[in-house]
Amino acid sequence: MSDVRDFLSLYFVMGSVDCKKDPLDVLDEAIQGGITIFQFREKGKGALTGLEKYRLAEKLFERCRLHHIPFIVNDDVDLALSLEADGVHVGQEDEAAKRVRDKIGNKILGVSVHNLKEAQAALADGADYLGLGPIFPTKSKEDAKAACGIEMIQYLRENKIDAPLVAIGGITEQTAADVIRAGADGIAVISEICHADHITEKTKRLYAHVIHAKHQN
Ligand code: 3NM
Repeated sequence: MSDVRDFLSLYFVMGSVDCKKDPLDVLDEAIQGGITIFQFREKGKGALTGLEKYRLAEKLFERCRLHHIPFIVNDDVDLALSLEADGVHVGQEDEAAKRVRDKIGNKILGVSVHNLKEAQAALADGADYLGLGPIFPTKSKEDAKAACGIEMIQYLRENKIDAPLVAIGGITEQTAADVIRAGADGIAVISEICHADHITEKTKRLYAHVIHAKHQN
């Protein structure tokens, strides 16, 4: 697989709870718009569990595979392994990154971080990329920490964190370019895509903002 950094430009994160319509349609439209990687994050009030969660993951994975979009599973190593997904993403409160690395071999490992110390630890534990957030306030994560602002992206870059890094939390079409200019390799979004009236068009615009800003860096 090529450098993870190449896939991070437009990272779509979603579970059934985030969708106002069939998650398969949401994903299809986002794929048409140009997402570059997908994370199945079935979390929050009303989230599917057990077989229902597995079945949805299987269908979403199939869609991603058809379009060569890497499929990452949030915080469920067993699900990722049984589907043979491309990777796993864990937060600070989830299973320890080092243990996950041991279980998943050379699959992609992403770790959510909120500051320099967590970023250094995640990389020492074997993370392939960092998810830094929340950059702005978000309504999509119940236990989200305080927003760190784009300054935290710059701070990590100034402190030798050169690893692939995707920014998350409250990122919109209006702020996408600023986030990239601050040093992120990509943006990760839930609501900006899930809640858009026209998902494909919204996704295309987000992608264009990211790519344009990347070329300026
Ligand atoms: N993780 P939206 S913020 C899943 O800070 C997630 O680690 C975060 O959703 C973190 O794009 C977040 O709707 C929610 O703000 C992102």
